[in-house]
Amino acid sequence: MNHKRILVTSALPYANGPLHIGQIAGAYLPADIYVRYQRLKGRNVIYICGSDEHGVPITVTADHENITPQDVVDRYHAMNRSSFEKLGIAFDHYSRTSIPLHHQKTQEFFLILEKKKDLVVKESEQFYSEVSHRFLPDRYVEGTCPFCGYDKARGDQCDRCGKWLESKELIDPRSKLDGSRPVLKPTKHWYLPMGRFAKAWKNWFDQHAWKENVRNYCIGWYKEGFTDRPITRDLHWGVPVPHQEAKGKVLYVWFDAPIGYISSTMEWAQKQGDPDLWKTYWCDPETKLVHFIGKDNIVFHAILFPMILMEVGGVVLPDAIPANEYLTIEGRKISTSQNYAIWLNDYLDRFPPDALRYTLAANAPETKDTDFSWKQLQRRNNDELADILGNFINRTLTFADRYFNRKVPERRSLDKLDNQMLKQIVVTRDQMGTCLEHFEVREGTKQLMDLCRFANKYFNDQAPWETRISDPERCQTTINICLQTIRALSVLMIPILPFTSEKVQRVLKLKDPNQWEDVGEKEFLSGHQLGRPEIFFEKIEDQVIENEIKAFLGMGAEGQKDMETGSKTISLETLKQIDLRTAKVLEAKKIEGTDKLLQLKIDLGDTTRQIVAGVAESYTPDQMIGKTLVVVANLQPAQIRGIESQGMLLAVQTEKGYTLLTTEDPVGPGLQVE
Ligand code: B3M
Ligand code: ZN
Repeated sequence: MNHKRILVTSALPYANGPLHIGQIAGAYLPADIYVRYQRLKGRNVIYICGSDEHGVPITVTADHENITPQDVVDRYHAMNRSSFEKLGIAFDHYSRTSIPLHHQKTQEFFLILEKKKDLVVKESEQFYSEVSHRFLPDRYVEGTCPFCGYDKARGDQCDRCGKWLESKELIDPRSKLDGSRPVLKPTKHWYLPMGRFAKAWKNWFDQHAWKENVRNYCIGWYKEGFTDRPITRDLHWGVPVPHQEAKGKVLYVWFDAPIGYISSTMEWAQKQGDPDLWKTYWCDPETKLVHFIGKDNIVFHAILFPMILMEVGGVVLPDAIPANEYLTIEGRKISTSQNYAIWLNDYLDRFPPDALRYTLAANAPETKDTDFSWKQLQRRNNDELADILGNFINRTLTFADRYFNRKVPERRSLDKLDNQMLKQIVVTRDQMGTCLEHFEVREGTKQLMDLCRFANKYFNDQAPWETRISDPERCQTTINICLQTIRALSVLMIPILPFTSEKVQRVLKLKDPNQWEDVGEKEFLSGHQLGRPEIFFEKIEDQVIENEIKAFLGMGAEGQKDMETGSKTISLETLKQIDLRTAKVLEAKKIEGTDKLLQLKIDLGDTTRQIVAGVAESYTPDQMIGKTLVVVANLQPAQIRGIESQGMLLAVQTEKGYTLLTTEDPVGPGLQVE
């Protein structure tokens, strides 16, 4: 079908940490390249995304840092939005799922399904922690995957085999909150009886040509049979289940998050001053809907969400789901919990965005996992961007500067090589276009660089430095054609190297709107005035890369897991960085409005400090006063309930609550723990 417009989405990243380059390679860069290409083709396209601000990943981070989920999402929404911008990921709109509009739309979907009797309410047993007195949905439980045996499978999904799990299926489950073995407790939940919709889903699914990984994964699932899946959770953070009797229950994050694509489009439409404009995209079958995701999200985008959309009705279903495989780094799988990742904000503080875009595009994990290494970044930047693309542009502009007063020389009669060069521009435009149209970013990127190789060869073969003396007309023609080639490159590179393109076009003084079809067709008139040549790619020095590798692998080596304890090993240097000291409690009081928190004044020997400790359920203020504790003295201060905490005491959590770490013999305050 010929579509009238294209609606592109990238997975909404959880706002619970910084983005890493694996996510970029999977779901954002390929989408951005596709969208930029479609814009150049003059197609009606919008690119929609936003932060996923619900779900257990967020509350786990909040619990961990002793801050509210809202604090967590505010911090990372702002950070990630800004990193995306610096990398040139050009969303039309980047929303967030905690906004009221999203809550309304999600609840509306739930109520439609309920009204159609598409939901089943069941009492079932869910994990509950008797230590923390709360239910443990999804990632609050870890255990061994019943399918592949991975011992750190999360309650909702196994990171190794990608299976969508229910926590009850885990072998040897344990609470992430307190390490206890959870017990089963009855609770009421709403289920989506997926088996009921299996036939309709299959009919729809069979009508499309899906990427192989998507098809295999979904058909495998379909053959196993779809079961009832709960779409509500016992949690306080999320979209509330719209029912009086559902207090303390929210909708499952994978129910609400994909609806975020719709609510984000609605917010975009409002900002355009045309609140109904979202319907043009979501409700008209002539829209092509494309979801860019990583492979761990396939089941939700290819099965769950389409089922929900089908049942709600009146909205389009995805036409393409170009799910990518994983990016490994220096040969190992990225692990955010082990800090084995290259964080995007960190990268962008030190290196240019286009070098990363190019490296990830040239090496995109389209059909299999691919590896990123610092050396590869250096090689792609130095040997390809600088020495091939940059060199061609630079030698041409320098020549035009030196011998033609920075004016495009006249084109005289064409020889065979000239014609080949001109033809190659058009061939590349069309082949690269076909690749980008079909989500083949790697091959498209290769075509771009091959054109630069071709152009360098053309320059060498024509030897304008010789013809300048021997045959000036030939020389003029050569430089004219090289400049036309740069003009073409400056458009062809937009999807992959937008920042470089902008710089090149500034030097070319090219002001026409950029259009893919103009490449090789619209050319400079002779006499067009150019700007001064610039260096477009700085080389990355060996030393810089060596330092990155050292820092990175140092971190990785430290991050190795100790097989016995299951925790990460750290070096002695890292250990020495933690300043553990004895401290005496001088004052203690409960923090109003909390059950768990005490505010303490402690004597650290040469100074006194204020700390906030979560032990109020185990110790009264009076019991604390006079005790000698072990504290982390050099912890960065944090605001907890508006009170500054300047350290952390050490305690052990047991089934009965906390017990404090202290010394066997009475000692004074401020002593180093060794
Ligand atoms: N936040 C998972 C992820 O970041 C999830 C995607 C939601 S897409 C609707 O991988
Ligand atoms: Zn598994």
